[in-house]
This record gives sequence, structure tokens and C-alpha cells, in this order.
Amino acid sequence: MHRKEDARFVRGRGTYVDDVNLPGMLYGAVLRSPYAHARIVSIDTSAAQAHPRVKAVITGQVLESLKLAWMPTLSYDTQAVLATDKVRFQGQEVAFVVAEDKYSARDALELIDVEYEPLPAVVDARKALDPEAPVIRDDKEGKANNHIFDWSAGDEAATDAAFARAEVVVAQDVLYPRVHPAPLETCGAVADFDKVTGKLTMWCNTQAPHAHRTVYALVAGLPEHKIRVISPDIGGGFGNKVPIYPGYVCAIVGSIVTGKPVKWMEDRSENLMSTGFARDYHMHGEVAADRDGKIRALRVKVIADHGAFNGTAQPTKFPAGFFHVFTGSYDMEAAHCAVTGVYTNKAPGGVAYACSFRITEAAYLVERLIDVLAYELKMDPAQLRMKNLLKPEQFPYPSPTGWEYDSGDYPKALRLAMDIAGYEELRKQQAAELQNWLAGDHTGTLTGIGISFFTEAVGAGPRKHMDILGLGMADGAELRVHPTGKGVLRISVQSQGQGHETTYAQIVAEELGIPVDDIEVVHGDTDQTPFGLGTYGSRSTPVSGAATAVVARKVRERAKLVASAMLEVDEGDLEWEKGRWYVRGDREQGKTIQEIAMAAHSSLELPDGVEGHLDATTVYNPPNLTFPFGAYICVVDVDPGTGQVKVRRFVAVDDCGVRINPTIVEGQVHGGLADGVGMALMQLIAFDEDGNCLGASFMDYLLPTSVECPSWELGETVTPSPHHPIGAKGVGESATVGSPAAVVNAVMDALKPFGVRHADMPLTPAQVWRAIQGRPLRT
Ligand code: MCN
Ligand code: CUM
Repeated sequence: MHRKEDARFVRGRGTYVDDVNLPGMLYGAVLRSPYAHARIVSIDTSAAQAHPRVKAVITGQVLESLKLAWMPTLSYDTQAVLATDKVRFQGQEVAFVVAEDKYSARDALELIDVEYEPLPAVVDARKALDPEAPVIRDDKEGKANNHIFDWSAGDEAATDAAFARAEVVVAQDVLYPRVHPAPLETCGAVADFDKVTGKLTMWCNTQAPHAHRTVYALVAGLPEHKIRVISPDIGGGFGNKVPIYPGYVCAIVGSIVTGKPVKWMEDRSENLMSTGFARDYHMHGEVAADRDGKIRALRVKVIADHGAFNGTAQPTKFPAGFFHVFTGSYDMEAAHCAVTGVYTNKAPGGVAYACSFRITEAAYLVERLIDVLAYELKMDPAQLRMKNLLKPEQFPYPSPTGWEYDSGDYPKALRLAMDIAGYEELRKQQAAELQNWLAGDHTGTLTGIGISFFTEAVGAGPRKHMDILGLGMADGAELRVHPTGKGVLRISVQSQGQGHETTYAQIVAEELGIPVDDIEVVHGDTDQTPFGLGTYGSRSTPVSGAATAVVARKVRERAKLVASAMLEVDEGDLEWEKGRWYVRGDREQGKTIQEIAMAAHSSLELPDGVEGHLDATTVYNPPNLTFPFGAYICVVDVDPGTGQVKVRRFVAVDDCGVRINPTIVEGQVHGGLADGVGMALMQLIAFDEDGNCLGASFMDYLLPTSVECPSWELGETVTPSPHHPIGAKGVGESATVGSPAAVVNAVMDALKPFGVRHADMPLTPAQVWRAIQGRPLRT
């Protein structure tokens, strides 16, 4: 089925935040710090105030008087809305100008005179805890270093013991560098505070409207029922639109101060330089194994660069997100990871870009370690994986770090990927090609074949274990069937391009037999939808998708009671087939869901205790996460002369359980694969030693295009989730989680004859070329 929402998108009729224009609306612009670390000596706004079209200039000092200079982050830290004492990263918000048009607002920024006293910056996270490192968060009382948290998972003693016994131990430092989700639509908001009603309406492209509303209520002290957050069409989120940014708060304050609606939209550089980035994990991994390749244990130490404010969004109990699924898809005795989070003079964030709460980092690490082990043991990486993959009979599988994988058939998925790729044949071609190279024919490129196998944990989450800022992660859903049999579904999650208006209507259609075009999905408006924590961590299908199936089944049960009154039979005598209840043994005697809907609203006398109308509500608290998985194979051509990498082929076998809309699933996978190729080969938010951001435009921060992407070759297996009402697992981040390792493994496979075991992403031509310099080709 085609996506319903595309009817407006392909006609250019979507409504994005920047399309919201209210009468009398003013425009805001943010003055940002040119320094990564500096003390603010003074801020003079008088010239900006005097600009004829400027309506307000807001500084940290103004906010301080309103107790709004600092706001809580989603990780129980604090973040400056506008800097008061110091600036702590380049691009940090220093002042906010509200003017009659956006050009005047920008012009007035240049009239603000800020005197800074530059301080040394902390740029390398691995040096953040050095005793001589400047203290970034001296705003926090008694804080004398840049330490945020230490967190660990697994059994350390058992892991150490397995390492002590091991025949083979290999270790590898692996960096997952800082990247940025870079959605095409940048972040923005229109805040409209009505002084008469005391109601704040906030149009804002957030991925989590309900969570934002609650946080605004807590921060600004506004009553929650007087806040309406509307998240209209969104041009990509990828996790970038989960956090609350200072610009949103400034727009709200601007509206309160001026009494007019205020629009704030970032430009591209502001988005890249100051909003939620991703990764920045410095990982040291070790694997213990037998000489025949049987893995015994994994041990990992991580330094996590969280930037100047700990603004990551992850369930409270898990400061490193779900990184502790780093044992991946493999069977082993023991595992242990220790993660240390540190402050640096960089933009805050850390969880974004289809991260699955740090599973991207975890999957990349373990898949690199497997290949490093294969390199040392001189084993084929596919064989080594097959030897260690979990077996179907091990599910539900309790992992050594405390997860319970719900279902899977891993060897089948890997075998299918190998068959689609023609793996054995590819290896033969590669060996023949290498012989030519060794014989002195250096005219062509070198083939590399890379495999990755990933397991994800998505659908946060069981309320018992998961909350964000104390808010449990269950999702509400409401379904109302009108008298004529048309339905409205209201859900708490919000689409940034994933096609929710289609897929959730499909779930209702499947459960009730109402045509999919007769169901409207309402989302993204806190006044119109039930509470829920929003779209990220591929949680919509596992949680809100389940809520949708459950609420549709509740309506079906209600319809049964109405049908029994209509047919004058006992409800126990009714059978369901898609779209109607009928009398068991007499198929002719039945009522369609549309007939039942009309009767439910009519004068028909209903049995005692049965309410009229046809609707239901539910709150779904998932019993467990869902564990999608996949097997990816990438084939690259590497030119040793230039370091250029070309992705020749990419095979992706995904298992996300039951697929609601196969085309949408394929689209999600295509997008994620492109993301993975981009991260592996070109994307990097880099900094110089003073903390200047070097990646703040699309000239420097390279996104992949169709030119760099091959024609994806997809395959699928279907292992339903046993605990999800329709057996579906999330898929929105799978390909981004799984694909970088396949690409990097492929490039390293091509460089193996040069004796190269590992090089860090992004594998730009320079990076690849450097890795092989001074290394003669050998077998
Ligand atoms: N789906 C399906 N069958 C399944 C699983 C999913 O048909 N078994 C469909 C769903 O119904 C939904 C889509 O695939 O329409 C993605 O579902 P899901 O995996 O539940 O992920 P979410 O809807 O929660 O989306 C979030 C996820 C995340 S966290 C990031 S980051 C990301 C991603 O989605 N951001 C995206 N994919 C994106 N795609 C687009 N176009 N834009 C983004 O910003
Ligand atoms: Cu981590 S990016 Mo998505 O979860 O919105």
C-alpha cells in the first residue's frame, strides 16, 4: 500500500513549522558564542535595542530574573538557555533578539557587543579527566573535574576469569566519531502565549510533543493543561528533534515578553554546530576466544564525550543508553562493559541519528571485534560468525548483560544474505584478483567483502525499568468509530517521515476490517492525542503499534456486544471474521462493523452494562523490548593509489518480525543504509584544538547521495515477536545500526593484504591512503 501522507507531500502541501504564520508574528534570532570556552565579561545590547524593528533583546541576565537562565536536560543535568557566566561550546546561545522580520533580527545580532575572556578548551574526551584539564561545569557547586558518570554492566569477575583462561585474546581501540543527524528541515518553533487565557500554544518540530509539554510545565511553571504542543509535518528527525533546545525556550519567553507570537528557525550551520549530535564514543574492546574461534567473553571500556551539558535522552537507569547489548548476536560465557561519561567544550547531546540508544556504537564495536579476531585467527569472518551466532533454540535468550532477546533465527538470516551476495563466489574472485596484484598487475582496484550481523533492542520500554525524567514509557491510544463506520485513531507518537498515518491505519484496518482509507490517524497535537513519550528508539511500532492493535481489539469486543443485541443471540455464539461478527454455524446471520457502528449510535436497546457508541482507549505498557536483527554484506572496490572507496554492492537481510507495510520497511532500510555508508565513508563533525567546529556546513559535513550509494539488494526473514500483539518489531534504525560495520569491515577486508587490521571512520580517501602507506602488499 502506498503512503497516505504522500498525497500532500508530493504536491508540496505539507505543513512544516516554518509554514505556520500567525497574525502579528515576530521573528527571533540567536546570538551564538564564537568561542568554545570563555568567560563572559560583559554584554551590551543597547545598540540592538535601538534598532527600529527590534522588539526585545533577551540575555541570560534577563532570564536569570525569571529563573529561566538554566533548564533541566533529559538526563537530570542542567543546560544554559542563554549563557550567563561562561560560554562552554562554540555556537552556544548567548542572546535572543525578537524583531518584526527575520532579517532585522539577524542584523541586530551584529549590534550586540559581548566581551569574552577566552579560556583553554577541552576537546579530546580522553584528556577531559586529566588533573590539569580546565573545569567546564564550574557552575555546579563543588564540581572540580569534568566527570559525568561511571556506569557498568555485566559480571566483571566472571569476565576477567574467562579472559584469564582464554587461549586467544585480541584487543582493539575503536572510535565511533561524532556525527550529526542533519535532518533536511532544521529545528524551529512558533510560540504563541495568550495573555488573556494564559494558554501557550507551541508549534514545534519535536519528536515527543507530550514529553515536551510536561517539561515546559515543569521548567516555566505554566499549568500543563494551559500548554498545547503541536508538532506538524516534520522534515526528518533522526533523533535530532528529541531534546528541548534553548531556541524553543527563548521563543516562549519572547512571546511572553512581547505579547505576540514568535517564530524561531535555525539555519543549517546552527543546526550542525549546536544541536543534538550523535556517537563520540572512544571504545577499547577485548575479545577472549578459543583458537578454533569459539568466543568466550567480551570486555569493553568506553570514554563517552557528552559535550558541555549532558543533554542526552535515554531511559534514566541507562546513562550509556542500551550500549550493554554489545555482546550482539553471539553466544558467550561472560561480558562486561564500563562507560565513563565526560564533559568537553562541544555541543551537548549524544543520543541521536538512528542510534537506538547507543546500540549503533555497540553493534559497530562488536562487529569490528569479530573481524579483528578473524584477522588474527586467519579465519573467514562469515564462518567465525556462524560458529558463534545464537541458535534458534536459545530463544528467549538471557544475555550476559541482562537482556532477554525475544525471538530470532540468526543463522538463517546470515545464510540468506550470503546466498543473495553469492559469498563463496565473491571470495574466489577476490583471491584471483589478489594473485594478479601480487604478480605485479596494479591497474585495477582491490575488492573488499564485509559482513555485519546485528541485534537491536527497541521499543522502550517496560515502565518498571524505563522512564525519562520520571515519565514512564507507556503509550496511550484512542479509537473512535463514527456512526457511518469511519474511524479516527489518536496516538501519542509522531512521524518525522516514517509513514505513521499509513501504517497505524493499516493496523486498525486489519484488526477491524474497516477499509484503510476510512481511518484517519491523528498525531502530534497534545490537545488531541493521549499521553505518550514520543517517537525515537524505533519505539513507535513496538509500543504505539501494539497500543493500536489493543485498542482496535477492544473496539471489536465492544462491537461484539452490540452485535449480540442486534442479532438477539448470546455473545458466546458469535464468531469474528475480518469486518464482521456472525452467528456460529450460520454465516448468513451476521453484522458488519459498519452496521454495528450505526446500531451502537442508534436507539437499539443495548444489554445492561454496555455503553453506547463504538470507541475505546488503552495505555500500552510493553512487557519487554523487541529484538529485530539482520545480516548485512557489503562489497567495496578500494583504489590503493588514491584511497578512494566505492560501494559496489550492499545486501541487507532484515528481520523485524511481522511487516505492517513492506514498502515502508524497505524505505526505512534504504535510508538507514545510506546513513551507514555516509558515516563509514564521509560524515564527521570535527574540531580543531581550540574547539572550533569544522563541520558546520554541507560543504564540510558530507552527506551521502545516490552517487555514493549502490542499488540496495534486500532480503527478509520473518520471526514474529512473541509478546507483541501483531508480532511486529521496530525497524526504523536497524539499517543505520547494522550498516557502518559492514562497510568498514569491507574496506578493512580489502586492506588486509597490506597488513591493516583497523582504521577509524570516516574512511575518507585520505584516511584509507594513510593506512596503507609504507605497508607492502603480502598474502
Ligand atoms: N514498520 C512496519 N513493520 C514493522 C516495523 C515498522 O511496517 N515490522 C513501519 C512502521 O509502522 C513505521 C515505520 O516502519 O511506519 C518505522 O517504524 P518503527 O521502526 O517503529 O520506528 P518509529 O516509527 O518509531 O520511527 C523512529 C525511527 C527513528 S528512532 C529514527 S532516528 C528514524 C527512523 O525512525 N528517523 C527517521 N526512520 C526515519 N525515517 C524518516 N523518513 N525520517 C526520520 O527522521
Ligand atoms: Cu536515537 S535517534 Mo531516533 O531514536 O529518534
